[in-house]
Amino acid sequence: MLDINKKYKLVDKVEDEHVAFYNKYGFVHYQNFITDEQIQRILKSLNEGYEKLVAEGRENINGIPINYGFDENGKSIVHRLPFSNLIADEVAKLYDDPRFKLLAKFIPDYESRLGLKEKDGVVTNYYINTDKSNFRQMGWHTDVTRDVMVGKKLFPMINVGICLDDSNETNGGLRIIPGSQRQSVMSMLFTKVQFVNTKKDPKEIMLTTKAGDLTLHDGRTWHRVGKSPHMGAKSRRRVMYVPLICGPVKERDENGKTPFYHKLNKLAKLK
Ligand SMILES: O=C(O)CCC(=O)C(=O)O
Ligand SMILES: [Fe+2]
Repeated sequence: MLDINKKYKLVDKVEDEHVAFYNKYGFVHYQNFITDEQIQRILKSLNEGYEKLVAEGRENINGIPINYGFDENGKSIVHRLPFSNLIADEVAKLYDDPRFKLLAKFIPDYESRLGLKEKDGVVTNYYINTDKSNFRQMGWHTDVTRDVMVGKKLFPMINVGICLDDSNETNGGLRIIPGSQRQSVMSMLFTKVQFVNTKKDPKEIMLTTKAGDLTLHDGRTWHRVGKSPHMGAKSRRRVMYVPLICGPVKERDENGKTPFYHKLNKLAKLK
């Protein structure tokens, strides 16, 4: 029962089985959440955003740093764009989709909301291997650790991902330790050296996704993003995340200070 490779469709309802799967493994994979046409519109809107940010020399959005890089043709891109929804209209529009409201069923005990104006907003990650690239992978971590570091009470948190490229071992792929959301706070913080450890774990599984798929993972699960063995276009992997959060609302604006964990980024193993 509950085959770990099971993939679902999100039509008009989160089924009890989806919740049971999520509670057991700490993630869920919904196929074909958005169409190719939507993806193309979003990518175009993001690319226009990158160009504008590069031209302006913008360093952060609402205090969260922008991580710049270059694609396989030497063109400037953004490896990690926080608050993408404030930069690209098509990204903002996507989150008006009423199906996002259905996801509240995964956090039954609290009233939840998408963190469109909180934390880092919608984050678009753009991994690519080029000679100059400083964003090829992401070491092991748990997402809620950031909240622990800023001294916040821990509320349930789900990271909601939308794949803009197919994602698998060719271009890296998201690796999760299934069930690792059911652990003590100590092991959530200290099982691995966060962001520095990039080693394959025998218990990890890879989420093999197609562009347009939606994935959810519990903010307490251990996960990492693998490094593509290829260079250039073949290694490209773009994915957007927004957190589904609960607890006190804490919106960020232009006066937002850079949280200190972003200053620790230099230690993260991204290359
Ligand atoms: O790129 C991914 O699929 C995961 C990124 C991630 O874990 C994060 O940004 O916290
Ligand atoms: Fe993460």
